[in-house]
Amino acid sequence: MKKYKEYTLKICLLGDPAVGKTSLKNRFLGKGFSNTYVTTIGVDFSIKRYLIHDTYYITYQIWDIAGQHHFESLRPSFYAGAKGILMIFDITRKETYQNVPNWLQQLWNIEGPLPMILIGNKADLREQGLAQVAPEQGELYAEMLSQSIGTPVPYIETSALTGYQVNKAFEQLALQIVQKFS
Ligand code: G3D
Ligand code: MG
Repeated sequence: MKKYKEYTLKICLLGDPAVGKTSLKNRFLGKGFSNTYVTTIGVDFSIKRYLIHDTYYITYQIWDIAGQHHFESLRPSFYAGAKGILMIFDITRKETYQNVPNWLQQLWNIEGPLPMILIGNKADLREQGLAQVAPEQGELYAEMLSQSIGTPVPYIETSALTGYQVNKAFEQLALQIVQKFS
């Protein structure tokens, strides 16, 4: 019987309201996922098991801020024990890109730098001329982040609507984390 390398990883979805955190999570989970709403801290918690490269069996614990809950006092419990983050902005709203440093500063104050992926979501809207952030801007910022935290930060554009690169983003994050462990 094949022996997989098993990891259980708590990951957090960060980013401004309406960037697509919940949509990306739901797209990745597909059908038949378990979903627990942790009312006390206003987060949504889901689990998915996922095999990468026929080698790593990842149990993702995906933490998402529920609704428009953005109380700073809840953040430490949201971040506690996280192994990595998906830092998401919406390519059609520049302010969500400009706000990324605020999210990261807050996380780093509590947990320190964690492996991360920078995500420009709603890539499907680029074709319609609605993008306000160019791919190069995402890449440049990811490169700056890699230098400040000392580990690679991939920039990935996704669409929760079409599914474009959604699995890839979750996979890449797990691989970043696993590489840090080994
Ligand atoms: P949040 O969890 O970050 O707050 P949501 O964001 O997942 O609730 O998404 C906010 C809105 O953006 C939703 O629209 C959702 O359908 C839309 N959205 C999310 N991802 C994408 C995407 O990749 N492409 C497009 N075109 N839309 C997306 P509504 O209208 O339901 O508020
Ligand atoms: Mg949401």
